[in-house]
Amino acid sequence: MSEDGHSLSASLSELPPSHSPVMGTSPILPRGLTPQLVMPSLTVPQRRPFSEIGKSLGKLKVLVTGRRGIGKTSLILAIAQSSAHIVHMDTVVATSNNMATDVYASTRPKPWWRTDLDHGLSRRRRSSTSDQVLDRNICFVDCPVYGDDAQGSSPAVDYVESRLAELAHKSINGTDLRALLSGGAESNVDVVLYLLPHSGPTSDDIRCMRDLQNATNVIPLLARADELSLEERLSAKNRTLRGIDSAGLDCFFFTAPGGAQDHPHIYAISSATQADAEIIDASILMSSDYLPPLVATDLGDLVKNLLSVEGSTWLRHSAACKAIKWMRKQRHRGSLLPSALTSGCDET
Ligand SMILES: Nc1nc2c(ncn2[C@@H]2O[C@H](COP(=O)(O)OP(=O)(O)OP(=O)(O)O)[C@@H](O)[C@H]2O)c(=O)[nH]1
Ligand SMILES: [Mg+2]
Repeated sequence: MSEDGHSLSASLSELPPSHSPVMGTSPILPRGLTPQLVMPSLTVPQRRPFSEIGKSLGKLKVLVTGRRGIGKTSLILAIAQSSAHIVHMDTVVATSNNMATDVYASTRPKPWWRTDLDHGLSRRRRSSTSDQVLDRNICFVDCPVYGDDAQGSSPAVDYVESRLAELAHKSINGTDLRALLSGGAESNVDVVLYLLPHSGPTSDDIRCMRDLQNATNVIPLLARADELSLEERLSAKNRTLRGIDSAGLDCFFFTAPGGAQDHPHIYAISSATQADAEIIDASILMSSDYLPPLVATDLGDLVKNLLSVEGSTWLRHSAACKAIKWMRKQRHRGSLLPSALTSGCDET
């Protein structure tokens, strides 16, 4: 657990194509010949190639929350490591204050027509390098669920609600209207990944999850699954599900009626890594690009659903429905002034 002000700084800005680093090449010289001039060489890290799914993904804002030291920052890094669709993530710096930190990642290039149209450039003047610009379409928010006092207001709930309130009060200018009309680049949170301890949700967790699920999608996760045996994982998952059920929470599950898995399912995840038995080459193991593999848990399944075209569209749609419900409720309570966005909420 890290209650101290540790600084976990990760450089995932150029995610390696695989777990193997870029190998440098050294020129082979004929015996007896020594080079007159040695040119310094620099190996530029390779970025993962764009995937077809990554290129098709839209905007997604994922807030990762849970109690202090449960593994929020590590989970964001583990998601970037385990998804082949994330080609870049800005540097993650762990802070120990109660503030939310936005971490941007990319799964796709910014198309030239968006770069040019956004800046009002004509087609003829478009930059030849615009296809190299990354679209930071994924935003992770690293945010503790409790402030200094677990009974007080929750930074995670405050973050989610403040984005919706901002949206509801906003006067729509050209940039906002374009974002709205062209498929959404709004700052609302599409999903909250709520990390829960092995003992299941506490009453404070239930209270915060209830507030969060009223404004967006909440996916409960069983954290640090590597610390449990398979049997213990199963009973911790059941305990968590029972806690959620008995509180009557409306959490989000990637389960479709009649699908292969049509009952609510808790993902037991872990960000812990393990030694890779297949790689014994010291030059690979020592490379700064090398990432040891993650312990096998449900994280792979979660990431596959979260960063799929259907999963992300489903989350955005469901978050939009929840946002409208939340705005309507706030307006009835008198906490939101009628605006262009909220005055029509009753009609949906
Ligand atoms: N065994 C195990 N350790 C983990 C896991 N995730 C994180 N840790 C460790 O737990 C400690 C805290 O992890 P962080 O990712 O910093 O947790 P956090 O929730 O971001 O912490 P705060 O920002 O201080 O609230 C670190 O030492 C991690 O290496 C996990 O899944 N399994
Ligand atoms: Mg952290």
